[in-house]
Amino acid sequence: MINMEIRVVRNFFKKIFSRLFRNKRDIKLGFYGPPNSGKTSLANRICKDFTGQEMGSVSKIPHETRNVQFKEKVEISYKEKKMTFKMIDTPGIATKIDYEDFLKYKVKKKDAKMRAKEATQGVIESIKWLDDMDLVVIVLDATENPYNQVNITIIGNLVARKIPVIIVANKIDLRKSNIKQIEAAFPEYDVVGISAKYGKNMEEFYESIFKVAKKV
Ligand SMILES: Nc1nc2c(ncn2[C@@H]2O[C@H](COP(=O)(O)OP(=O)(O)OP(=O)(O)O)[C@@H](O)[C@H]2O)c(=O)[nH]1
Ligand SMILES: [Mg+2]
Repeated sequence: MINMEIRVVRNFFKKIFSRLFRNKRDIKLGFYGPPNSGKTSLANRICKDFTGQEMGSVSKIPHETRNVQFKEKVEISYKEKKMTFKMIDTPGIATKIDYEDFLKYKVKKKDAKMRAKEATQGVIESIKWLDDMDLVVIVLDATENPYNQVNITIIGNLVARKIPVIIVANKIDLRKSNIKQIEAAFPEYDVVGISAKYGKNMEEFYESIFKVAKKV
């Protein structure tokens, strides 16, 4: 109980301080979502656009990112405006991680078991960092059903912590993609349809980042 009170007080002061020094620090921009939705692809595209470097490796095998990755001082410009972000790419959050799911990608049993173990640790790490974000981009695969435990849990957590959220419907280049279904699942949010892989509709994405980041 006391611990919780200390935490509340500490968070309160943290928020006041960060507001006071808002102009001096980077806005912490987190990329969250289920595995394989394109978080790293999107983070890479932004980094490549503005720094020339990439953030992390991308793979069709889920749970490619198994450690939280940071990139500081990424200055994004949109129209005449500029803002500096600390980008945080996170491991995909899942409720069930089974090593056998990796075997169909021709991963060896020993490596699959290790991948599952690291992926589980990665989920814990992602959730641990959630509290630290100023702004979160939820990246969803627009070809998948958005009504699931993971998405609802992440968004619920962010709402409870009053962290602003942008929902990205990724992979709109694929015929199966369905932005409308994502909009219907989360009607109180702006949903931006993009293709991180092919760089489609990135202008609208940057516009919504700036719109929300201004209020952080
Ligand atoms: N068609 C299409 N494929 C995409 C797009 N964005 C990402 N992908 C593919 O989706 C797969 C997963 O991409 P990642 O960027 O590694 O996804 P992630 O969300 O970081 O995945 P984890 O790190 O495992 O959580 C890769 O095969 C990407 O090439 C997109 O816009 N269109
Ligand atoms: Mg990744």
